[in-house]
Amino acid sequence: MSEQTQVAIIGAGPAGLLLGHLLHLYGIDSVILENRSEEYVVERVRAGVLEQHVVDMMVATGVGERLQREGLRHGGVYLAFQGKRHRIDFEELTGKSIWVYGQNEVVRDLIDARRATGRPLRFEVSGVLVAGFEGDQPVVHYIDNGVEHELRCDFIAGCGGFHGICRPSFPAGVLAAYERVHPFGWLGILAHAAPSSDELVYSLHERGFALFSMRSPSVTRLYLQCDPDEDLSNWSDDRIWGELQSRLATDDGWRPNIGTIFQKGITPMRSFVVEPMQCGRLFLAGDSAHIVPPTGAKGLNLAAADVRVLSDALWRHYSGRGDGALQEYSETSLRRVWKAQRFSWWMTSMLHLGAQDAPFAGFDYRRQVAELDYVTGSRAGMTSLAENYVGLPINVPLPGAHR
Ligand code: RFL
Ligand code: PHB
Repeated sequence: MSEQTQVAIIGAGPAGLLLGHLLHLYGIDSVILENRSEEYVVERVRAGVLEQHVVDMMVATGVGERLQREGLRHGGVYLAFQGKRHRIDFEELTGKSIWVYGQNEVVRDLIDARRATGRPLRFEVSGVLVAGFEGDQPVVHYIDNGVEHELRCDFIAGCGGFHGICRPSFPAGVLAAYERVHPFGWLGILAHAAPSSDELVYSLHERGFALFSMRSPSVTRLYLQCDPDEDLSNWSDDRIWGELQSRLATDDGWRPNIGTIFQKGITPMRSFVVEPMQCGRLFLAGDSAHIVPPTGAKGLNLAAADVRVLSDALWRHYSGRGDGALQEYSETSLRRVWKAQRFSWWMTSMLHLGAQDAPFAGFDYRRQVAELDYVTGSRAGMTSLAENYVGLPINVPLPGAHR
């Protein structure tokens, strides 16, 4: 079957769905293709922290109603080390805050918004192939319900995540990849337990990193540093709670509340960027072009920033304002991406025990404690962390704000 659209979007994660939403508001037609089921996409447990500009964008574009009602606004975070918690006051230092609202909730809200537009969003498609993007006639081939489709389009947006097909479809020699694989992973859990702190706690401990986060007033989200190839079956609930309590408890008696664990997973940690993020009429956005370790809570926020830049550039193209912004898409996005890489790498290296630091609490641990001591004791140090964590400024207009 042959069909046509303006922008073919591969992937219905946060990047693809948000791009489809912004394009709709600009009056630009798109088809979103996703190879997994809707349930899988909505239920996948991932990020939890939204930068202020992402929240503002969701509210300003009409998909922030539930986020404003159910999201948890946080004015700061704690850094814990040597038994003490130190608060970094984002609101006082930057005038901005962050919001805790699960990625799966963002995805659910964007799917609902897409449905309301009546524009195509196809789950469980297979055999997705992209071609023709180096010339004027890009095309996407895919199979839906056993029927082969040929989708002709003006542009292709590769929003298929790290394992998507668009990055590998670039011709040989175009892309340069920059990568760092970290020698640890995160074991993450969700538990039915009321959060015992109003704000996140990032902790460096002699036994390794741990993070206290949350999803709602009755659900705690917790992570602990582990080996990247750790076997989850070695981690009974008791062992997980024991380790979390030792790594997070502080001298003032604070510790996470214990509850029933209802989700567990292990995530390897990777820093990865490809340059450029475009080839002809194919544009990469989100995890398909870059991965950050989750310590800085940047992945989802970067995906949102990419598609904001891309949607504005596409609007400029279709409204006769030229292709300058499209040609500069990669350069514009990469400037922000590398700053987020730097910040995520810095947070990660400050808070995790390195494999080379055995026996634990050697040279690097002492250096890291000194760094945390400096950062939490200096207004300049705290401000630098705060302005990166809440999100660096983004000067790209949203639909409706153009003259
Ligand atoms: P996604 O979410 O991976 O979505 C890509 C979608 O494309 C589909 N797909 C295809 N569809 C059609 N055809 C194909 N051939 C396809 N191949 C793949 C996939 O099924 C999928 O639905 O990428 P996107 O949209 O770029 O979004 C990126 C974010 O998901 C990611 O950066 C964040 O989750 C990272 N992250 C965090 N980011 C934050 O901003 N704040 C956080 O607090 C945060 N915490 C985290 C995180 C990621 C984590 N994990 C599990 C990696 C915590 C964790 C534990
Ligand atoms: C989360 O709540 O899932 C979360 C919070 C902060 C991070 C990473 C993940 O840095």
